[in-house]
Amino acid sequence: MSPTNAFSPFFVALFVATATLAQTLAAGEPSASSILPAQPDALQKWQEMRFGMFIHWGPVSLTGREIGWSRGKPTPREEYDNLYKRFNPAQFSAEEWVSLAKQTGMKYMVLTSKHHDGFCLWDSQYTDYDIASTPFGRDVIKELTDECKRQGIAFGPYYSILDWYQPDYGESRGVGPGYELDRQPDIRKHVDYVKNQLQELNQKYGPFHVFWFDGEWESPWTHEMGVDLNNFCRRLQPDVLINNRVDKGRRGMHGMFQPGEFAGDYGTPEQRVGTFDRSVPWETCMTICRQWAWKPNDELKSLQQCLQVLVLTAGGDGNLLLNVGPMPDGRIEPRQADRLREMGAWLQENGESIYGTRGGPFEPGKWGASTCKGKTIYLHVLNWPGDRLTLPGIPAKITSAQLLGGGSASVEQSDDSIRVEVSPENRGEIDTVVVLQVDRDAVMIPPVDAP
Ligand code: FHN
Repeated sequence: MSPTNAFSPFFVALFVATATLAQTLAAGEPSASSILPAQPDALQKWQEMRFGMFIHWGPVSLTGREIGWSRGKPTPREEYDNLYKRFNPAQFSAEEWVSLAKQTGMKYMVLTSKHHDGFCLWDSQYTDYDIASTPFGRDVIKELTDECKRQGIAFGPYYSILDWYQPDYGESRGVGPGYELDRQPDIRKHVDYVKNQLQELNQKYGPFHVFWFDGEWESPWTHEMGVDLNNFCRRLQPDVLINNRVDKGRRGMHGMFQPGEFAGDYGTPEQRVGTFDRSVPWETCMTICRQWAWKPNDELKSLQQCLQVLVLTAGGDGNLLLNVGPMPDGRIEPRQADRLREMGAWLQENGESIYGTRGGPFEPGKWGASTCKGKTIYLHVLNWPGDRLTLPGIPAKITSAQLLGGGSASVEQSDDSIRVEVSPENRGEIDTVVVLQVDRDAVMIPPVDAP
């Protein structure tokens, strides 16, 4: 057959390939310029808050097992998906939760409005798998957002893009009960479901300080959908922040990404303190115990561990979103609440060295971390390497040194080193905060490695 024959296999294949390429280019990967950015002052305000409460809660707390992930194994799907019929957290008090966040020194709150299991903690018109269908019946999101507004705590819903209950998401872990699918799952319908619920949340309970997305990593979700959802949320509320899990740029638990290439306003390192980074805003999310949702007798972090995470996060120029898992009766476990109040007592004394600061100029190391604000540097000495701490030199003159709250600290400065001494009896049990006044805006001092 002559290759010139227009219907020859060669030409047919060529035509199909060309048409496919043209279609791909037309549908195309979103360009960086198509991502609607955050408002700079909203980002700065969030960074200055530094510390928030993360809450993972739902009917799964009746089992004491992990939210979402325990559905199917070890909790049979049928059992998991019917827990809501027994969910009656009669001791839930938005006033108690928000007051605890304030006592802890937390400035914002993020609650799992809908986790991977698909259960909605608000009365949604788009599903009956929600709080309105439980014996409890009360709208948790409404009560919590009203209380947050009353007490001046910023609120943002955590919302899982993946949804192992909704039929049109259809990922490998299976769909919810009662959906006799006579068709293939349709991700476009799921995207509509997601957008409808986000619009519903925003209109009923907003404005929010953030849309905290999660569950972006499975295959049905694409970069194109991520950029589209980012822009959808930005149009819903122009000053809202959106984390990087709206799109596909997060590198697993490492949590950081390439802004501009992928949508999202900040990185989300998980269960680890993020690496020092002043160029890309970031927030470490971490559990106060080991499990995100409530687990009886779970291992609770010590006050030292909690404060070290807070200080090293702020010293890295990041925010900390510290998670509690409330119990099935609606209370936050007393021992978790006590730990949070202990953090609050420390912040009462030392909060100026955390709130409204930037990380550095000494980058975090085994010794501790530093934060800065105006012409002040706060050294957070977590581990004294002996009688004195020696740090690298900085291109600024130290004009005075003392302990935060008073008390003496001696500092000797040369071009290449700074030696800090505080008598053992004046050192903090967990953190010794030394306040250095310098002769210039401390954030302009180039960050220096201080292992
Ligand atoms: O799978 C979830 C997990 O259950 C939890 O919600 C964390 C919190 O950031 N996010 C996902 C894991 O990265």
